[in-house]
Amino acid sequence: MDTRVKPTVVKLGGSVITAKEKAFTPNIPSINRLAKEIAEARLDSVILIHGGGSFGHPVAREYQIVEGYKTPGQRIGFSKTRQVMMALNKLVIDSFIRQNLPVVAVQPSACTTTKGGRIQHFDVTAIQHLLRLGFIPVLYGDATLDLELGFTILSGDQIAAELATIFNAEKMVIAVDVDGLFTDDPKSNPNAKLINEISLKELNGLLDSIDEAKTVDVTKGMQGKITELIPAVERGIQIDIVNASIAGRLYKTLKGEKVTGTKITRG
Ligand code: IP8
Repeated sequence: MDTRVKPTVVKLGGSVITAKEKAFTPNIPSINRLAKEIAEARLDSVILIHGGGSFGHPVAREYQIVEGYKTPGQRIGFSKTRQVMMALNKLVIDSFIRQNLPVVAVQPSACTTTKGGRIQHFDVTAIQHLLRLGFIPVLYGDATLDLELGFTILSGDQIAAELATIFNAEKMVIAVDVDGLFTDDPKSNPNAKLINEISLKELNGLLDSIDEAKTVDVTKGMQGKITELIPAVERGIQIDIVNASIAGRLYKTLKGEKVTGTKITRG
């Protein structure tokens, strides 16, 4: 295995691998299709990360895990969050193995420590070794130990950006259930336009204007995502945001074909 091959970092959003509004409901047909699309793309090197969707988020919210340790009663919530994320991860792993993809789960909470929610330490020894041998390491958003907060939630987006930077990724593909980044919230503003390509400078301007406008949650969700991804773009790693609920979009993006979506470049 050529260790100089740059990996492609693929983040599968929780919204495409689970039924987001129904707690603990995986979207198995979607997971299977995405596994097939990734298999068919035949990439040389891949790091896969998935989100929490209707597995991690409801539990983390119920026990306020992201806010950190405040009461002993939260501990069972921390345990449950870890457990449901492992359950979702198992479903993803099972599906990818059925496609003959050599995936190996790497538990993020076992190799990361955060400080105030930001990754402070990431032991990537196992990931590096797996990549050298041609495996696909699979990580996920997780409940993790935090040097200031006791514990917190580490998002899959932060993990993706960090690994893309550490391993100097070829590019990052962010698979979500919307077409990409819009000039405004498309659900409340019918005039909102999809941004096909945006440079970091333009993006920072856009994020400032979103901040000022105090937009609704949907945009905030995308805004939060983008904020997590920016450090990787600053290092020159291109990001493609694509709607992976639509069959073929992820495959085409991985093959470098032009699809509807948003490309973020350093510019
Ligand atoms: O869905 C958070 O990861 P994300 C996962 O990538 C948990 O934001 C445990 C809520």
